[in-house]
Amino acid sequence: MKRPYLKPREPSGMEWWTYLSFAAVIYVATIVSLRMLYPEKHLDWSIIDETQRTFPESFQWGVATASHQIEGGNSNNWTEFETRSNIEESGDACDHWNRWQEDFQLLEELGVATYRFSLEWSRIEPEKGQWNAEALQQYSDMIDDLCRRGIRPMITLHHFSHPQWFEQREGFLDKDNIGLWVHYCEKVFERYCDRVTDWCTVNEPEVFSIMGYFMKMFPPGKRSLRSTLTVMRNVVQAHGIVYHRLKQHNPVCRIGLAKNVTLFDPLKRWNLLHWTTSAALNFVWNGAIVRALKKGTMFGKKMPLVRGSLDFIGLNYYTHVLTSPFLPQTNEVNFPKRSHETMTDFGYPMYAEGLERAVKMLETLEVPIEITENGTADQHDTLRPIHLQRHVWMVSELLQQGHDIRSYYHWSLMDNFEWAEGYSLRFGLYHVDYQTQVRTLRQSGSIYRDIINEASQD
Ligand code: GCO
Repeated sequence: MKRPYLKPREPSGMEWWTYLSFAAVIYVATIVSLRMLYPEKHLDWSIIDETQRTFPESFQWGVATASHQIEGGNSNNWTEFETRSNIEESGDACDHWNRWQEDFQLLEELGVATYRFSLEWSRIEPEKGQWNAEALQQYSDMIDDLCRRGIRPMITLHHFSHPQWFEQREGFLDKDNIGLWVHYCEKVFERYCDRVTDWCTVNEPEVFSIMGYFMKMFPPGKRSLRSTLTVMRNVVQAHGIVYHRLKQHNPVCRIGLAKNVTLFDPLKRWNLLHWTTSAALNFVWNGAIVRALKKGTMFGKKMPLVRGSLDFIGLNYYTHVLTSPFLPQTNEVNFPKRSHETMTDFGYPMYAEGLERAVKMLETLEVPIEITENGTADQHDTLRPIHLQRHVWMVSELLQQGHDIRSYYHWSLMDNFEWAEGYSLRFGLYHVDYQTQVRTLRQSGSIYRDIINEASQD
């Protein structure tokens, strides 16, 4: 008996081409829609006058630093990591712990209205439950001094460094440790919240978890996707808990976190694989945290305390990364750039235009934006002047478009310990001679001083 239905039909050459053409049309349509939906804006800077800018009187100009990067003489998770990995040791850093008064004089010379800095937990609580009265007093004196100078302090409670005893218990990898950090936060908040209204709970949860638990560049120097996601979730959860606790103590204070927004753009805008990589990276780096703050869920777990736990959102903006499936696995970073872009000393391009997308991403959180970091590594100060002017111009444009940006903090006041890159990268408005600890204002520093001055006369 004939069973014709068992015999597979041979596709004709014609049908094969039909399928292929159909796939090609879908591919092209997808790429065209992606390119239209997600444009990568580049301005012709040769026709822009960056000095044409206006700012509202209430706009706050500042600079930012972090304890481990400037204080010197620390003993924490970083110092432990520095001794066992192949990176420079932080050592005396800028010796800021002893020279803070001189450094605050520099703030005054720049004319900033606000200063973002972090408290070093390992100084304040060197052993679990032991509080260092002298360190607490010195930070208190520093706050008083800033207030006397008319400079508003903004404190960061966790900027990548924490005590070694906390690390030995696996830090934020173990959610049972969150309470230890919350307790510390309450202690310092109670002590300083009468004089400090602006608080950043954590700095860059995504950088902290991805660099430390996936890229091996930050302590503890591990590579595990699972741990990375756990730490990110625990840090964001910890932020949510701290937000509510601190608000109970003092509802007037403004509390937020500093989010690093790195834009991931496909290297080849016709390559779907590049688009897929950039979408995946954008989700892990940016989307997951923004979503957690908006909806109270992260990687499938409910975190109701996190939802809406912000009075402002801090934006740390530096660059965009052009992605392909071949991602760097080490800190030998030299990312690709568009042909017209200028490379910074860090190995990523200057891309001031991206500030617009970064602001639009964070304003979905429906709270004011504070630009808590922006700047560039530039040893010879040849790029920083234009880098600064372009970014400040972008801020002015965004303000005119009606975006709610309240402040701009330049990273950084002075050259300092740039984490895995050690002292090789110089981010300062002031140059630091690490042998003599002499600080010298760079040209970009005086440009910033003029920008502040001119804005306050508008
Ligand atoms: C970070 C930090 C700063 C850096 C700065 C320059 O983004 O890693 O918040 O501590 O020093 O961003 O890279």
